[in-house]
Amino acid sequence: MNARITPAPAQSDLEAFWMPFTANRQFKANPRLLTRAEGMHYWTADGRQVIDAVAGLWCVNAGHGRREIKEAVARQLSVMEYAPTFQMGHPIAFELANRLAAIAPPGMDRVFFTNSGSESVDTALKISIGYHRARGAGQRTRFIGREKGYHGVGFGGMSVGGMVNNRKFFGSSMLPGVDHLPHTLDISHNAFSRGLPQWGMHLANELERLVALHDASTIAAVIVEPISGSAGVVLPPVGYLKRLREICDKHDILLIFDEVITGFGRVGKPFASQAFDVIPDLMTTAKGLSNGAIPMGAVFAQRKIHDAFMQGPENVIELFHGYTYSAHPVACAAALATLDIYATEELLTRAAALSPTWEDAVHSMRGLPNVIDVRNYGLIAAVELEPRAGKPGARAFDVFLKCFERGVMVRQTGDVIALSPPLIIERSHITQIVETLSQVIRETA
Ligand code: PXG
Repeated sequence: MNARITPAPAQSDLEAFWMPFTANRQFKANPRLLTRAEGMHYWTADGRQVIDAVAGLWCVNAGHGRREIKEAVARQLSVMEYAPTFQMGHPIAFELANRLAAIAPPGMDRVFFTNSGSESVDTALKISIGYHRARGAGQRTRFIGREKGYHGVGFGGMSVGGMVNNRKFFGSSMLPGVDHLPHTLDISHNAFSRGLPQWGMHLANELERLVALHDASTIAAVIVEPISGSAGVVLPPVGYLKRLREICDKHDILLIFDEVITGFGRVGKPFASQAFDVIPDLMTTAKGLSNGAIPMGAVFAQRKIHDAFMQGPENVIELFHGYTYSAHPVACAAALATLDIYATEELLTRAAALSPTWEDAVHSMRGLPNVIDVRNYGLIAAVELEPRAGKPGARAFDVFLKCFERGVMVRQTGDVIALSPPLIIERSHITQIVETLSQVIRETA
């Protein structure tokens, strides 16, 4: 097996790849290279085994190296590597859409395919505008996002997002007509909540204030992550999402849930909207859809949204939008195999069963030096550290590095360590992850 692994590049060969969301010079001076993956683990270029506590980047929900996915991809490549889906089709695209509709929240049985979370977000924003236009409300073009929101890196997603570093360089090029709700992270009220925090539902009422300011007739959609991941795991206070839904309904504003991270079992149901019993109008997904094996995203739409476009002459394209690789056959094959694994191994609900164990394990880190919050839901957790004076993020970065050296890959964002392991995780893995992280936090001044 090792014979097929590409050898690690020499230091001088690292320059050409301009790495995404990476401190390139720092990384290249001291690279961390992964060369093999199986189950819960990666192996590094120097042959060390590292447990994956973040499912790659929140995407490898069924664990690494799944034989069924490899075989499905190989089979599809040998039968037909590519086929267009503009004015053409191929069977497994339809099969996949049907399979997804069957696990989707009620009514969300129309599926538009993309290649990433960012594309899913831009697609959902465009569908929102198109929907209102098709109903004679073309003036509804405004979007409401949320502070700390992450919706990918397209100009649309960046504009509705609320991550300062992702926005500030591109400030003058943001979409016009976007406003933001306040975020819901407040550890002065909610530190060490187990599951959803009790305090903060009233923050949803800020939407009424924005509606009063801009007038509902100008607003197309509100977009939020049910649980934000990238900003360091921000949970919705109890009742918050329901309140957003009520206000959107009252004003005929669409509600978009960005489920790129929360989708496909991360929170103990196929989608967070089912876990929280709040059904959006549009739902953006990617990542776990194809277990990260082949890039793919999907936007789920309520049938009424889709049907609003289906009017006028039948020879006219209803939505002028799509990607060369929308419903790429190889990605469809990977996604179908992934859905089979999810079904056979009951992975889309496994997080619910494991979550009490997970919750107890991660909350055992309360009381460790510099730990100012632990938050969790489903198979997600975050440990927030007190920042070092004048050096935001430095302490958590040191923790990330030391964990990696000791065989545990976590994700660092600001002063937060985020955990989102593959859904196949066993109790012994949870113990290993939490013991290593605890030890490293104890040792990191
Ligand atoms: N929406 C959400 C909610 C996401 O989390 C995207 C959109 C964009 O997806 P693509 O496939 O275009 O990257 C994401 C991506 C992290 C991390 O460290 C999170 C993401 C990507 C990379 C890192 O938390 N989420």
